[in-house]
Amino acid sequence: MPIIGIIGKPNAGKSTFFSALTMQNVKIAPFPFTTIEPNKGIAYVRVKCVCEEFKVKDNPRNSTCINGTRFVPIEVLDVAGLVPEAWKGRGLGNKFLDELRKSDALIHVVDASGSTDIEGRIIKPGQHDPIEDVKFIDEEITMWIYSHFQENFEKDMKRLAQEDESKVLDYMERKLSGFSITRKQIAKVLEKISKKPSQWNTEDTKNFIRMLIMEAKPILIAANKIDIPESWKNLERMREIFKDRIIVPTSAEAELALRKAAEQSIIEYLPGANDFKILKDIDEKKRNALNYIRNNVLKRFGSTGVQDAIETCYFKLLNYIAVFPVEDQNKLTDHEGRVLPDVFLVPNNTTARELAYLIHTELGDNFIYAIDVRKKQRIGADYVLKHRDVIKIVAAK
Ligand SMILES: Nc1nc2c(ncn2[C@@H]2O[C@H](COP(=O)(O)OP(=O)(O)OP(=O)(O)O)[C@@H](O)[C@H]2O)c(=O)[nH]1
Ligand SMILES: [Mg+2]
Repeated sequence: MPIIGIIGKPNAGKSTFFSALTMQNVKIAPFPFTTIEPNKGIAYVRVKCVCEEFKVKDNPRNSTCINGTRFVPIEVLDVAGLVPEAWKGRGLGNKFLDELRKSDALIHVVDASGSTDIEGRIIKPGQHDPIEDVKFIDEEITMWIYSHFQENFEKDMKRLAQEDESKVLDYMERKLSGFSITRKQIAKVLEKISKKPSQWNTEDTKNFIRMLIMEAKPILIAANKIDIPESWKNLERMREIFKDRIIVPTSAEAELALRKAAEQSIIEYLPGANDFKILKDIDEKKRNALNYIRNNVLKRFGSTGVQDAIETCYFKLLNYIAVFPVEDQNKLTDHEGRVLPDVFLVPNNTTARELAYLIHTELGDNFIYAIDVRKKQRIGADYVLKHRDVIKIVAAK
């Protein structure tokens, strides 16, 4: 299962973001380096359940279903803040970066309000330009991987130039395996570059790493602290400058406040919703705070963006889809009679047989055919699964 890492400079709101997603109590404070040791937790992505379409009452096992929406668990990681030249070890940056090795996608939490300087110290809103933060964090991630990759690279490439191309791929795979970058991802990027690796100069190699990051550790930008009005113009500017990037406006603080209020039954609120309902008599201060969130975040942006960010990361950047495996295609149950028990999150080009392997090795080995339960059609091993497919796998006993 992919891991999503939450990165950014100190004091940008990473832990607030993490806590809102996972409801784990972690240290949050208005000064840099509040987090030192990484926080690991479970967040949930929403998938429109198929229970209503099939008119069944489901009985989920690996997820929960609330009013026809499945909440499917995924893994997230909150790490310490990064400062410029982190990759060289500044502010323990190399240690903090190394904690991101296992992550498959990154959410860069940017303080869009400009109320913290480049190292996370508090200043007046609007005094710092968040564009600089996007640029420097991109550079840190690039240099972190590049600095490992370039060791002996030129020399080794000269040696491998005489050999066949698969040797180059072997070499790169070995060098990058520690960053959870796969051979397939490397090959895909190499295909796009006409110049031979043995002829690359420093800039070519850095460009290769930049392309590889887009492929293997894509970065979503969360324009955070959107509840602060100074963020609004900055968001427009960020969208203007980083046209080809995915930018999601977020208020981690608002999402955390809403989820906490819902937990205490003060309000009715589902993660990612565009509004909430007040359930209890509350004092004026609380009411004002909630109204502020309603008027300046929810009405303006459609949600707090936190849930949207994690889902965009999963379904757009990583291109995952959700499928519902069942054992009985008529009752939509597993062998214990649970209706629509599981949702599997899989890469978008996963085949029926690959799904079988994900469920159980034996099921993959003994695969005969599968059934598209919605269409009541037989499908073969190479059938490419689609989002929200309901699939039964038939295997030899
Ligand atoms: N207004 C506003 N403040 C926020 C938001 N998110 C976080 N904050 C505040 O920003 C400060 C820093 O939040 P943290 O979550 O600790 O930031 P961090 O990025 O984890 O910081 P380090 O662990 O020090 O790197 C806290 O005072 C939060 O309450 C937001 O969306 N809006
Ligand atoms: Mg933190």
